[in-house]
Amino acid sequence: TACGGGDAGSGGGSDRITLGFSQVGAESGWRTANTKSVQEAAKEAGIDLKFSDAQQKQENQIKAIRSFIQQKVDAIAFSPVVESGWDTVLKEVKDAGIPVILTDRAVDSADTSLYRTFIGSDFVIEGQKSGEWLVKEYEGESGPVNIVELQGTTGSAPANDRKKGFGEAIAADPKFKIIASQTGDFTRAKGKEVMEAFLKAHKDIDVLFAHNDDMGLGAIEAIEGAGLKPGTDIKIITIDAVRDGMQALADGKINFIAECSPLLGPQLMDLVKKAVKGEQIPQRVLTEETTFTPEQAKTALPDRKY
Ligand code: GYE
Repeated sequence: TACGGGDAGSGGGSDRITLGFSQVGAESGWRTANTKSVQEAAKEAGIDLKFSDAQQKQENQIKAIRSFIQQKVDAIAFSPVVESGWDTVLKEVKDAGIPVILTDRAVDSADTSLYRTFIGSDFVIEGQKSGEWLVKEYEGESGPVNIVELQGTTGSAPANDRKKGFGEAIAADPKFKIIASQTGDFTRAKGKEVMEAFLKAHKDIDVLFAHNDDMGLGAIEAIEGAGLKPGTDIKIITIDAVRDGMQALADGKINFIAECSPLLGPQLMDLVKKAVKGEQIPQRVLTEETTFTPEQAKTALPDRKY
């Protein structure tokens, strides 16, 4: 990539960095915490943030990115709603000489020179940790263990990867059976709706694996509405560990959560500064995360910031 040694900031002689950020939407507690982290970190770092909410639509993100190019921002960061279909617009950004930082979600572009780095979690590992917990939980028990899965947004990196990781972890034992799997678009409302349909179609559900807390929380409403006890009659595994999810875990309605940190803002701003200066940055920046049982949730809850 080209790296001129010139002044950061193209406009008006100011050396403040302008960052265009295209967010996925406001679909979950995770997303709200992520937006807050990015906005606060930009302020803290003295970076001018142009923030755009795509309402879970790729076409809106593409429009936002094109408008950032026109506004001659110094850097563009975005959290791609789905993995594919970015090559054309990313080529346009590259031709404009603007560095791109993928935040939270990956793209499947073969040409990795279209972006400078990707900061976020390893979603495959989150799925694996979820599956490994389940394997331990049913150790020594005979099957079948009937699992329903609430997938995240179709085509998104976290939905693809969490499904993959979970599937790999439970594959070793044929007693684990995924009897239904459908998208709940990472929202509470859809999680509830799809779980209601699962409960109508299947009388013998043992486990729910939801790709995020919010869908799990929606599903809990559906399970209670059907006269069943979440966490007991149906075991529930989710991903994220936002406050509402952690509360349900502490209350025994969720059994296990694999953490996914939304607090990407400070690291993102550091990377933006370096990218704009033309400094070298790693191609991949991984977030550190853990897992929670009900007991661990009780301990962690008082200090949970989101
Ligand atoms: O798990 C979910 C959100 O991309 C990691 O998106 C993120 C996911 C997160 O809607 O709650």
